[in-house]
Amino acid sequence: SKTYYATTPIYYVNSVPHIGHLYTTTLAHTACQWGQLVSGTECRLTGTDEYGSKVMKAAAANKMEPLDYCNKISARFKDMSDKFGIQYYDFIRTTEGRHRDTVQHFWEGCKILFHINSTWSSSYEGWYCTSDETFLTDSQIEEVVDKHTGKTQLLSRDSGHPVEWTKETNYMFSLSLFIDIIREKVLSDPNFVYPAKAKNTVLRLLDEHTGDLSVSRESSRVPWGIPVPGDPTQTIYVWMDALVNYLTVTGYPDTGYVKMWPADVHFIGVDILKFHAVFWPAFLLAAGLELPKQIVASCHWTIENSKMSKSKGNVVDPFKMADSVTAEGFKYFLLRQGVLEHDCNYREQLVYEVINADIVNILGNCLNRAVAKRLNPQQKYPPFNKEIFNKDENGNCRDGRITDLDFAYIEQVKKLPEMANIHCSKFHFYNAIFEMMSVAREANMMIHRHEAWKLDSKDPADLLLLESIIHSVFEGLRVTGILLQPIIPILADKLLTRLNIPQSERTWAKANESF
Ligand code: ME8
Repeated sequence: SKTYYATTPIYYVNSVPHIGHLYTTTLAHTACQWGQLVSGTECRLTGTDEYGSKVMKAAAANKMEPLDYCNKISARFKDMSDKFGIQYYDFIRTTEGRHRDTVQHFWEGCKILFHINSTWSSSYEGWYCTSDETFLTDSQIEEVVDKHTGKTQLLSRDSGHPVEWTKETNYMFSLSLFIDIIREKVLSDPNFVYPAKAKNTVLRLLDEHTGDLSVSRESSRVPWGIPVPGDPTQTIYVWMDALVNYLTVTGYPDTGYVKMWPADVHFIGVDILKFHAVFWPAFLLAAGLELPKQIVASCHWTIENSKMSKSKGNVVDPFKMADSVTAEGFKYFLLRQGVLEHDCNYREQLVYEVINADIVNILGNCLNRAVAKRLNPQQKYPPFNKEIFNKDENGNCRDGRITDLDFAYIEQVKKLPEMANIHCSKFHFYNAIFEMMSVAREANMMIHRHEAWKLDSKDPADLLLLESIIHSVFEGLRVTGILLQPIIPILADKLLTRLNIPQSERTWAKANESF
């Protein structure tokens, strides 16, 4: 049977990781963990993208040999995954031999099928943006006057980085042959590019990309790359090289690759949609391979409404934040605040506010009250006394203190797994978390509403109500705890352990059995 295969981008090693990288990796990881809770699936991948002129320049600026520099920065990305409890099936580095072999094989495949050709354009010229590692069309660049020097500069519209006119002999890829096929795929399969905002961006990009694509660079200009097979004067375009990493990990071209390919989902940021939803499908079609099932593109984290990026130097260090609020607390913040469809502005103060409001005030408070000796002197998981909830012909409960709000809460707990699954299947983790926190909030309200601390456990009627309240609160917390396992596993474990829920009962099936 096929393994569920989810990927993250492989990050450039031109600088150390920041929270944008952590966010995408966390999305992919949480999606896999959620899949594992609900249906037992697991697999994900992360790694680093190490070739190309951008990395070469960063190594030179640090006065290091490219590979030494890559070793150093790649290790930081691996550390980030380890620090944040993100397990990876594989951590690929594009400077590995296995990857070079796969890329060269892939290249040969496209060439044999005449999709890569050196004669179509002996000399390719255009605006090249080193930071984006791509040639740009006229509509993708803009003229901007530098505030300080007063000089006019040409910049990439998307990234704001400078472009330079570059002319060289390259191998060309027959991109234009595939544009209509890809457009048809995007239009006919609503899940292929997700969410809808990203899909619309791709449709626009497809309209812009009418020409063919240069897929090699002169080795004299970009020596730091995988050589074109049989032509040492050229290296393979870093984006073709990078995208093929998703195949390298599957063992392609060994036949066993079909156990993983096609990928179930590529998680990316919208900045690299063009490469994943235009170039990558075209490369795969050219090589006669299946397309990934889904591409999920999230918007960006911004700082003062400007995209957080290594080249702008306005990045937030995830390691520092982990030291301040724990790795898990910070991942919680990212999932709680991050939205696929629009950019999220980062403020450090917000991290503390969100963690305090949700984890400390709502969840922690509710648990502490429910397990406190004062409310629950025998420290037991008391029964739910259904009979006091029975209604007479006038709709009144046997215990008149029970209200519609109590029934609404019970329904909310029963529906929580289904609601959370709907949101998580759409990668809207913030909505799933919102549902979980609102159950914990309502559990707190149930204690409050009935002033549970005033109930007298020696009075039989009070005891039945008190037991039912504690049971209901525990059930809300138990179900929430099970569902939080893919999101904040350490805290979820603490919560479930405090409620005495054995490991074997922390399952999806058990989350669906309440009341
Ligand atoms: O593009 N907010 O690598 P990269 C949210 N090597 N996510 C962000 C972000 C931000 N401010 N900044 C970066 C590359 N990201 C290529 C990928 S894949 C075959 C090759 C995340 O280091 C987001 O996922 O520039 C974005 O797409 C990715 O990091 C870009 O990382």
